[in-house]
Amino acid sequence: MQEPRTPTAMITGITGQDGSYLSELLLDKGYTVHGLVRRNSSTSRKRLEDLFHDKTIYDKRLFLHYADLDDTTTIRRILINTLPDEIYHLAGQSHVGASFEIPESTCEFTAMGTLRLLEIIRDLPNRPKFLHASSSEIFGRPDRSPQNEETPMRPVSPYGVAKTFATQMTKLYCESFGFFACNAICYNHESPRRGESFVTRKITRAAAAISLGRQDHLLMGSLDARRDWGYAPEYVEGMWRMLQHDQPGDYILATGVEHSVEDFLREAFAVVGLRWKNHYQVDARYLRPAEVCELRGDPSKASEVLGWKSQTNFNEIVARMVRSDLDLLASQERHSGSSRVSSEMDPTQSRRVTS
Ligand code: NDP
Ligand code: GDR
Repeated sequence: MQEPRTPTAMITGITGQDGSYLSELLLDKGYTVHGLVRRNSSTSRKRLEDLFHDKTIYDKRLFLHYADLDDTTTIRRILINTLPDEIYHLAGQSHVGASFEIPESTCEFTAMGTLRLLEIIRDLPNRPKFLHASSSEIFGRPDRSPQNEETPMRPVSPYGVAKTFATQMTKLYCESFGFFACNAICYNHESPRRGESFVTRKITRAAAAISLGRQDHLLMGSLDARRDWGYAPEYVEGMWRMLQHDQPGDYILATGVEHSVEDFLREAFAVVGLRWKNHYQVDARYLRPAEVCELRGDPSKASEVLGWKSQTNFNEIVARMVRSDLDLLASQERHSGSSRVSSEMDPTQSRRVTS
């Protein structure tokens, strides 16, 4: 008798913050997980390291495949060979500030990359369920707060425009071609694995480094911006729940509570017993040509239909991130001796600094 096939998922963007948490969640649930990774000069995939060390998982239920989002032939071959039941499309240029510097590649990967994937799926012998990681940035400067699934899209950044295109295409393939395709309209979600150029991680990393005497000050952009910040592991669970429902649909994943960047700074520095005002400087290079101001999501539909709710509150998220950065710096110190931390470590920096 043939062994029953374990559920199989494909994750694009598996090396990112969400991809790593989603891999862990799906592997825990017994899935076989395939991930698309783009080739670069380093084989280090820090966020997946714990999974690589577990030999019962790596080589048996976790498989990585090289493909950039513009590599249609390779992605098609991988999907034909793996025939996943579910595709979680998380890959893309995810930095809003950087998208003003690199609008063309942002659209190429985030907008066109999604369309290419949908077109490949259209030709597959099986029709996997498809989830697109959409964003609150599609609302731009909304005329109402909180926003819900019916709020008009008015993006104000190249990133937001690209996500709007991808979101609408996902809807179109669902409505016109009968795909089981969903948009997870995610508000900001953070964790110790957050990329270092996003404001939360930049702040927690700096608070930790300054408290240990390894950084002098923090250069910041707008402190007035307000965001609805949640905890990343909970958001990937929301994504999974969306694909387990019997009907496809779009859902807001958010906490419904907003805070300012200044609130985040205050809280993070308080965790290490410092006053934030003594350690930061505003630097115009970190301001954006256009800023979204009031993004707060209404997660009622996700709560009523999927039973999903964010659990971890703002203060707890900040505290976890600061503590994790303190541990990270301490372990780096043990391994390589003390070294100063630069406040300008953003790999996307070009003429204007966008971290
Ligand atoms: P990250 O920036 O941490 O991860 C992005 C992932 O996409 C990485 O694995 C990256 O690979 C991959 N990637 C980028 N460009 C390409 C490409 N050209 N080809 C193949 N892979 C590529 O993002 P998050 O995990 O935070 O977010 C996941 C998704 O959710 C993103 O699409 C983001 O825009 C969206 N989103 C995130 C929110 C958040 O608050 N985190 C909120 C709303 C939406 P590599 O490791 O090589 O860089
Ligand atoms: P965002 O997150 O643009 O909301 O996109 P980010 O953390 O980059 O910025 C949040 C707010 O902080 C302000 N800010 C700064 N931002 C950065 N990065 N660096 C700074 O020094 C700084 N100073 C102030 C920004 O101007 C902004 O107002 C995130 C990403 O995860 C997207 O992929 C996702 O779609 C949205 O969240 C929802």
